[in-house]
Amino acid sequence: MTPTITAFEQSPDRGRGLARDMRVRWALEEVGQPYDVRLVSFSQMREPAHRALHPFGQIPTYEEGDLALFESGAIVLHIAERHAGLLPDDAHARARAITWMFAALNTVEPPIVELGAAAREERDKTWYEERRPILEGRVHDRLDQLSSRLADADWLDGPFSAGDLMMVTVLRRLSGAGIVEKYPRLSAYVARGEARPAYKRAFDAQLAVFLAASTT
Ligand code: GTB
Repeated sequence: MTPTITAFEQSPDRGRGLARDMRVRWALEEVGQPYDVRLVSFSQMREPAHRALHPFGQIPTYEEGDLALFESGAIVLHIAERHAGLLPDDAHARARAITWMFAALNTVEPPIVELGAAAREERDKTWYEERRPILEGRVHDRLDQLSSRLADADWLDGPFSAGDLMMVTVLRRLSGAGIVEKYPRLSAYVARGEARPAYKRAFDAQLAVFLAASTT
């Protein structure tokens, strides 16, 4: 059965692959699962029909038959568990790959999101310039630690996994901030992710949505 995901009708990232449908698209491309996309506007995301799928009125969602999921991490895990290619067969290696998914979402993404939110929403506050280095410091702490752990490996734990997919998408949230560039190992890691054919297909698909919306 072909799953349907939701994505922004007009993504505020202007098609740079930063919205969280990107990680779901990428996972589906990695495992070779075709999918449909239902585009939603910001007002549609607030409506009861969408709220029934996503209690917080966000994207992405995932529908497959009578299964409806929200939360990009849960969706990617669902895809990875049902198809070969994103999680190792060995039970311990599989558990470690899932650990990296959680680390990306629970440990690395929060300070990155907080930094972005402050830049968007608090820039005009008197205390912003004082707070910004604190937030940046928290991001640097995580990137220092992640870079040390990655060292000269291609991926976080053996072959590419859903853990890497998630971590690369999380690090990409810093695009344009000039932060990941200070970590050559992490920059190369992100570039390796972006070079994967499945990543490129996912990126092109979400960019096509933005380009189509901008010409209408
Ligand atoms: N924890 C949830 C998950 O992982 O699925 C978070 C989902 C989420 O934050 N969705 C965002 C959303 O629907 C889109 S991805 N926001 C609308 C709302 O809450 O009203 C976040 C996002 C948005 C825009 C950019 N950007 O412009 O660069 C990047 C990321």
